[in-house]
Amino acid sequence: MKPSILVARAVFPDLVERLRAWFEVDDNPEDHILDRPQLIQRLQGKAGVITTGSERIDAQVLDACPELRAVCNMAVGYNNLDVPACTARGVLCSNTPDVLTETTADFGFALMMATARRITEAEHFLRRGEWTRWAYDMFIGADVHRATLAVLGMGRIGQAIARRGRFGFGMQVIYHNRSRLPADTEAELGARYVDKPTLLREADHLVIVVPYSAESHHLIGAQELAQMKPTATLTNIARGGIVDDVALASALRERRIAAAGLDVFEGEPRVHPDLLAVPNVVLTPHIASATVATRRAMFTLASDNLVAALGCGPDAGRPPTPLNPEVLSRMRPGLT
Ligand code: 8YV
Repeated sequence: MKPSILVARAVFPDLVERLRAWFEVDDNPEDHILDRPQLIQRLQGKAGVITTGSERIDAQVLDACPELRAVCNMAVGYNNLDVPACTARGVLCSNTPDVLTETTADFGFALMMATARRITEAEHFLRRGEWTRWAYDMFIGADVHRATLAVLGMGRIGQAIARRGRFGFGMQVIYHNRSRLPADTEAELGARYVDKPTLLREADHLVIVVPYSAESHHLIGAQELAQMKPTATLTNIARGGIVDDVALASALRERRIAAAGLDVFEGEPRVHPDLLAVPNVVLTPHIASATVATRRAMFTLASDNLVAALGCGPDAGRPPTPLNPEVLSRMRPGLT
């Protein structure tokens, strides 16, 4: 008998179809967002699940779904998964690193440029029919080329953004990270490691790419914003909650920083009304990885992890990107 799995959200139907070679697939083509009781109910009798950021898997869900053995997230960030709780119960978790790095870096750079050059603000003005004449200071913004690019979180995506800044735009790259990069990587990127106050003080364009955790909650709040130049921009493509949205909105309103570009929000898909009320912010609905090729690659990688984790396919027992590989030798027993 094939194991049963759940694909929690609507995704490319042809890729879901491929999973039917290995599994009885319960999918969600209508894309209903499953609340916690619905998720628990749909996971009954399921050996695996493909989640996105909208499904939270924690101790309560795991205990209510004793047959669940593998949770494969279609995202590189995995703050929706309680990995220690999964590990304690012998449940394998995986994410989708690498396949989205360049696409997400493209978007981060585009959002930073749109922010610096006030592109959406200018478009809204034009659409409202307010463009009647030229003015020397109309939507005057800040240069990106040769400016100081400050990267907070120098992982794979941070490094890909740094490369774009350095080699495409001649930017000075500074960064802050929990751990310093090896000297040869710093040299290749032309990136200078600085402490957080220096990063904030020197940034012309601050780009945030740190993972969300209890430690990174409100890493950027009123105090940090106060250290930035009034001409600086802030771009967040990481997770909501890393920036204090209320503090950011008041810094933008009072022009204590010039502008912000946000793809992620505290409590998304709701956006704080204070942010909606300020003009100098570019807002996008968490789409940094949204290209056809990358979203397909993310789902394919999540599927490969699930197939292998549940002992199927040519790589049975060897999922490509596990988060807790120590579980592989002691996974929860399957249905007999
Ligand atoms: C996803 C993301 O689209 O990979 C991540 O961490 O934030 C996005 O690429 C989103 O989380 C849906 O799972």
